[in-house]
Amino acid sequence: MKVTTPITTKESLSQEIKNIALDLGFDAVGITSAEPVSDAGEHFLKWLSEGFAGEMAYLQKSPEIRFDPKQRFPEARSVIALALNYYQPMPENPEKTSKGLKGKIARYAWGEDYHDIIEKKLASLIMAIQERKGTCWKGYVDHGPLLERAFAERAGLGFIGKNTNLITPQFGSWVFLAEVITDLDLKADLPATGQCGNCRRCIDACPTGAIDTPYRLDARRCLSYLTIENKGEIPDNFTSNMENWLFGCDICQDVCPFNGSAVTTQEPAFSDTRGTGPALELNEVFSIKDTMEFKKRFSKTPLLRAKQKGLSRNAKALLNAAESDQ
Ligand code: B12
Ligand code: SF4
Ligand code: SF4
Repeated sequence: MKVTTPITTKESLSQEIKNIALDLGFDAVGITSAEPVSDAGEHFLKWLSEGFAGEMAYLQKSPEIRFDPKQRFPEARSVIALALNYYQPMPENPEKTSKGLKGKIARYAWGEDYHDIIEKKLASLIMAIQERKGTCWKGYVDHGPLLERAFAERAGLGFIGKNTNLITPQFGSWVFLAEVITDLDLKADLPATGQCGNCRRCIDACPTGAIDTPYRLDARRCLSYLTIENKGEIPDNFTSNMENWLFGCDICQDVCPFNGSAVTTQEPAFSDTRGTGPALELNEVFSIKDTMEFKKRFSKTPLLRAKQKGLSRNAKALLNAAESDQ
């Protein structure tokens, strides 16, 4: 009588799911158990208690479920960690035109909003897993309560650098992360082993000193936080150090040696022609009359997150900085 060993089934099912994810357009996929990422969790709790999250109150809500998904889903066995490359090269001199001063947009936001694109892919992956008798509780991308980088690292997708980004061997840190949590007992991959070594380029290049020690980011000083998540004014001590970033910031990724050989994304929706691209005229931001017009102009793009108030606050800060430089 032919006997199929459970280990073969587990391996082949894991490989089958990985192939489906790659066919859906994800660029890398790894698997880890649903056990807590305890070391990262400890760091995360300390980070919160020291106030580094600023006003991001959602991170404080039941923080333990971010590193221990079984607290929400006791039957969970595996976390499928996914990455999608969003890199595209920078056109030359995008900030300056004959028309006027432009502010820079972080690369992740040049095209359409990644949440929408990735959620569709996650829904298809979840359906495929359900067809294979797996229960899936959640498909996460960004706003779900999970420490995405820590699970991605343990699933072997890449290592966490001193700038706190997850760095993959193929695409550097220019990847979005997403996860599916399932009750299927899948074959876990080995954790990633890369490291930064003696490099500290990101720490030295950060214009606001936000990476206050390696692997620890003070969000309150980070231009990405100050221009996107922050609801109040940008404190005066940072406005002269914004280096013309209107929405987000890429400096600690641009200087990273692991990002030197990045490859262009295969996802058409991330193309700069599908969104605002790498820079936006400040005058255009000032000319937007109201929320309706703002929503129409930036429809489907990540810039909606800053709201009209936030984007025009950023544009004013850049204009003031440019004027005081003259
Ligand atoms: C809050 C948040 C922010 C905040 C805070 C960022 C931060 N570093 O904490 C702000 C607004 C500043 C931000 C900025 C950006 N973000 Co953001 N953000 C998030 C979010 C929603 C939560 C992150 C979080 O929990 N932070 C708390 C810290 C403590 O946790 P952590 O960053 O995961 O760090 C862990 C490791 O550092 C780990 N660790 C590992 N090794 C070691 C070693 C030592 C010694 C120590 C102490 C710790 C440690 O411990 C930590 C806890 O697990 C995630 C999505 C998610 N649900 O995870 C996206 C996410 C991290 N962001 C993302 C992106 C793309 C960005 C930006 C690049 C956008 C931009 N260009 O402007 C910047 C990058 C800035 C930077 N250098 O981190 C991607 C990152 C992809 C990647 N390759 O890493 C994510 C995963 C969203 C996604 N689904 O793709 N972000
Ligand atoms: S995103 Fe910009 S401000 Fe934030 S840590 Fe990186 S270099 Fe510093
Ligand atoms: S710039 Fe250097 S220190 Fe910073 S994440 Fe990249 S390799 Fe690590």
